[in-house]
Amino acid sequence: MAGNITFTMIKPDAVGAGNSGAIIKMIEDSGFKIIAMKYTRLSRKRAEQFYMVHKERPFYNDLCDYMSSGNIIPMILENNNAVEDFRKLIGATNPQDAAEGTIRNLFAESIEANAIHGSDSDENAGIEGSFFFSDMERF
Ligand code: IDP
Ligand code: MG
Repeated sequence: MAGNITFTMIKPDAVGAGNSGAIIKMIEDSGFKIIAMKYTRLSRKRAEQFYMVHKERPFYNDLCDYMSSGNIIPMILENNNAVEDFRKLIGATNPQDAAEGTIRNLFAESIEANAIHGSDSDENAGIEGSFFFSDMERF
């Protein structure tokens, strides 16, 4: 059965552009409940750790620079079928491919600076949530 928890973070481009309020409103209006949230910034080292699964990809270094370049808003969200439905709400990785009305379609600047992260599995939602929230076990 699909879990009811996912992890997201609003990325530096969207926080820097002043779009976090609009994005949080879309998330809440879509039925997701925010059960943990903070406003923080990743060090270069922490960005490298978070994206370790992509370390062999050609964009890894730039991605780590970018993700540590400004403030982010990580959150844990609750909803039925949370992981899959949230990925639908954010849209495709490349904003040029993101469906109309999705968060990336509306707010992403580029394939790298694409406004928001969404976990791709229940397992990764747990791993990524624990990366930012030490009390993840209670969710
Ligand atoms: P996802 O965020 O849609 O799950 P992933 O393939 O897991 O996409 O990639 C993680 C992040 O790495 C993306 O959200 C984006 O910021 C960045 N990224 C992915 N592909 C590229 C690329 O081809 N060029 C530059 N950055 C990329
Ligand atoms: Mg991914």
